[in-house]
Amino acid sequence: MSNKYYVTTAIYYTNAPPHIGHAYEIIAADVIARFHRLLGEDVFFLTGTDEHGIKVEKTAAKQGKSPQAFVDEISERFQTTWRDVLNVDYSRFVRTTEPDHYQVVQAMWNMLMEKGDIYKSSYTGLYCSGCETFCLPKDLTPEGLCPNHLTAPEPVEEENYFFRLSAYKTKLIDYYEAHPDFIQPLFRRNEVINQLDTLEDISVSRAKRSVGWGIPVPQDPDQVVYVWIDALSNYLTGIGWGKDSAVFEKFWPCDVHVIGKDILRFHAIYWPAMLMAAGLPLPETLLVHGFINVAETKISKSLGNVISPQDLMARFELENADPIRYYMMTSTGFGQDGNYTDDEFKNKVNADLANNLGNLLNRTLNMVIKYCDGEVLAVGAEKNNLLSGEDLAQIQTHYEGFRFNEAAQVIMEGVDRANKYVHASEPWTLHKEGKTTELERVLYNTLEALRQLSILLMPLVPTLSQQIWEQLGYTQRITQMRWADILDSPLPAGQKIQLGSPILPRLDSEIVGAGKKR
Ligand code: ME8
Ligand code: MG
Repeated sequence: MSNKYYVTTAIYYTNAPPHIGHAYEIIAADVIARFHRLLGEDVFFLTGTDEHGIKVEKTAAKQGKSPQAFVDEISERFQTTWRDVLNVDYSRFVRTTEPDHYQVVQAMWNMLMEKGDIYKSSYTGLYCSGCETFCLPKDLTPEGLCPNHLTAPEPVEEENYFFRLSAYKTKLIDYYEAHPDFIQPLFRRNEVINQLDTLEDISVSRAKRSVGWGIPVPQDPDQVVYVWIDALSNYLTGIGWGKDSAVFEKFWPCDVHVIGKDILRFHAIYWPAMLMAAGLPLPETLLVHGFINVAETKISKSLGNVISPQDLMARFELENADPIRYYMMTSTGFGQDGNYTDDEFKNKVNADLANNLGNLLNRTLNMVIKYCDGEVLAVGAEKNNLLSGEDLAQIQTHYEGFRFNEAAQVIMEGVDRANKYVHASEPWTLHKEGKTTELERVLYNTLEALRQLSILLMPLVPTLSQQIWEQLGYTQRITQMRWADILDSPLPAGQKIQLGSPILPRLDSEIVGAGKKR
């Protein structure tokens, strides 16, 4: 088995700052990356921003800014939101305005050209600048609007370069058949196969006079490269294609591209065809997620229901983003559309993190202080059965299969069991009756369960896990732990626990800044 893992997110358009829908995707990728690091794999996690195209050009102009100044600001917002707010630990943030990326896109263009897969022709069609794609009349609403953006696409008539996509139809079908796990979840695969029925060549450049903000076509400065050819190539730029062959050879092909359902066509059809034309191996998996809605309504600027991760941090006075991470990854099955409401968020976080896990931690640590002078006692060697090997195997399979809600479910059942065990063993009675050995065993087993749980939860809630870890008395970082440590590295006897302030306070029923009190 190879010891590397390459995971990417889509790169985000820089026409507006990030909202919780974008956050959902990058949190999922971060959970995947952290889980594979826990397995001891060498992980490369790429994200970035998609900065060219007509929409950015228009929005920048409206704000009286140059496109570059405009995208610099928004790209920075994405980077700080991911890193500083959501604790996303990416390896590289790629920007499509970087010189490295220009070279990659132009090299890709030249390869497609040499292959004979690019030709010039004139085109008349309808273009949706929201999707950055040409639309067919059959895909529009009865009113003639783009179904994603509910705006009228613009008629375009131009001399453009075309990519011979239609030539790849059979090869694509063969590839899907030979790789049943390529598109996940499975039901998305049929959607793609249906779209292949009407596979036509695609326009892969735009006239510079209609779209100025883009990467010039090599040898034809009057044309810029179509944004999707530009954007998809980021997955090669990020790991040094044509620049750092050691890194590229190590990490390509990609293990998983995490993407939303709206951009599946580009990743399942255009991207594999481009890679085939360039003679590069194809990615292992496209992991397709659903959309996060707000109170059952599509997130949209015009509806005014956009919520940013920062809004949630402020609204619930959160100290770190783990409640957001936990809620987003566990409230919906991966692949389904998710729904955000303040109440569901609060209830889920309070039930699982504050009540279930938080209680276990606080009551156990308090008893260790009260009854054992804050020390982990030496009854260690015995393995407790609060989390069995079978539980661990199940949790691992769920994480590996991107079923984060099910992984969390099995973990929370472990928390439940530990709480019931404490309750049934009555350490307070054991203390009163002077049954010291038994008392120490119960507390040891519970602390040991907390140690295991903190590692198991780490991909989902890295800050809380680290805090539990410190309260258990560890001084090294929990990120140094590996999967095998869950069973093989029990709490050392004599370790002093470090009770701090409660790390999982209940979210208030009164929501700050929501404008109304409940
Ligand atoms: O499509 N819920 O960029 P983008 C869940 N630049 N995911 C959502 C979402 C929501 N409400 N809204 C958006 C682009 N997303 C291109 C990608 S990749 C080579 C180029 C997801 O900013 C969306 O599905 O419109 C996509 O995966 C990602 O956010 C970026 O969307
Ligand atoms: Mg979009």
